[in-house]
Amino acid sequence: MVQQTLILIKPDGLKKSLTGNILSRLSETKLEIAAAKVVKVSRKLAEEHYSELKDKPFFEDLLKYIQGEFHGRRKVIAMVYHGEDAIKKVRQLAGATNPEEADPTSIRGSYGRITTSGVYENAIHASSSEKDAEREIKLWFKPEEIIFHIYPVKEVTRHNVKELDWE
Ligand code: DAT
Ligand code: MG
Repeated sequence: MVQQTLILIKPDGLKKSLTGNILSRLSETKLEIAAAKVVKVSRKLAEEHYSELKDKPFFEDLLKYIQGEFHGRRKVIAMVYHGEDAIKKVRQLAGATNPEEADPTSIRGSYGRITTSGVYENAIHASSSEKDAEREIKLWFKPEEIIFHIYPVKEVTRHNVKELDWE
């Protein structure tokens, strides 16, 4: 099944100069990059991205982490990967959520850590289901930023400028 998945290289991955290594590992999947950009993560975007975890005790730290507050740089690299079984392939390569439990050959197993205050610094985000992938991709990207449109789009007129938006 052709799928798309949202991948984020999180602030610890950027701080540790892991972008090249992570992209090399991702290229093992033979999936295609359908979109990529550097994003300054607002609190609103962080809250929406992690909305399902809002009742967890670690939610506030998670927001700080993804906004780069623990790594002195307010940015992440956001990408959409496209291809056969993209979600499962990237999740497998990323490894388990808890970096101490992740397979040591996975990205999180290789590069992640749990800080003494309990933050899971696991270097990468990868969508975990088709439903999550669609929600996350639409949250992080505009249709025109993505090469392949697997979700329907519509044309809208804003301030007399025509552009695509999610239907
Ligand atoms: P995943 O990122 O593998 O999809 P998730 O969606 O359950 O995992 O959680 C999102 C992020 O929240 C995860 O990457 C790290 C953090 N997190 C999850 N469980 C945690 C915990 N028990 N303690 C601290 N951080 C946690
Ligand atoms: Mg998740």
